[in-house]
Amino acid sequence: MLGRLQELIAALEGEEALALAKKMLNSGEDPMAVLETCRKGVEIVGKRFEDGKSFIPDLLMSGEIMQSVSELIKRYIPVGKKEKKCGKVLIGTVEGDIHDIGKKIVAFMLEVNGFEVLDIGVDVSPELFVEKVKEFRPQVVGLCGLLTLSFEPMKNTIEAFTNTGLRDQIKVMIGGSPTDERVAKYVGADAYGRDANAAVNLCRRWMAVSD
Ligand code: B12
Repeated sequence: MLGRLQELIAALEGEEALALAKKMLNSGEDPMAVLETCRKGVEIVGKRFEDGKSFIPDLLMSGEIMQSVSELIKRYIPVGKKEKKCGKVLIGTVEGDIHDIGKKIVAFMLEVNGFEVLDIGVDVSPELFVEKVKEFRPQVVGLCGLLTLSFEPMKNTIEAFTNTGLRDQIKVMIGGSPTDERVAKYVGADAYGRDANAAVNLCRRWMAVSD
């Protein structure tokens, strides 16, 4: 059924995809496996766009489908004890980039795992990151970027943390489909997180939180 779900998402059959995802979740399928399958489906849409075989409306539609599926999936993820706060994480999509579906999933997963999360949105300038870090005082900052053009803004943001004396007080993780360990090194981040679970594990490690 996972294969069928991926096909439906890639074919932009939103209603059928949502119905199948619901059926799978109701029969006990792992929500994170359903999410990963959907992500692979939209990756196919992205690839078609890259190859000039589809256009912006398809990207938009895949984004809308992904958004609906992730809202559905959220309802199947057990929410942890709200009163137990493990630490603070500030997250945002860097300047020039408006992709936010994956970032919202990361923020949600951190919250259900007991972290206090401040999501400062998309197209966030280095100056705004600095201002919000000063206000919110997180232990971890997550930078999201889905464009290769986002690497420079990530680097600029981390440089802004250094220039304002904040860099030593925070750990910085980056994520988003074009990023990897090498990009993390290039932009000066402490780590790269492949997905929402990786983000949770990094924060747990950095804040010494046990299961
Ligand atoms: C949906 C989509 C859009 C939607 C976004 C809607 C929204 N609200 O986010 C819209 C239509 C607006 C859009 C616009 C554009 N897009 Co677009 N888009 C996509 C698409 C198809 C899916 C992205 C997505 O939501 N994936 C699903 C989520 C769940 O996955 P994810 O984001 O990767 O997140 C997971 C992990 O990466 C990780 N993660 C994410 N964030 C973070 C943060 C941290 C800190 C950590 C640790 C982990 C982490 O955890 C998440 C959960 O597992 C991708 C294809 C792709 N391969 O990514 C193209 C893609 C990213 N877009 C692309 C492009 C080119 C554009 C446009 C420039 C198109 C244009 N000509 O206008 C514009 C850019 C606008 C801008 N300035 O930002 C290219 C980027 C190419 C590149 N390498 O630079 C891609 C790769 C498509 C392609 N193959 O060509 N897009």
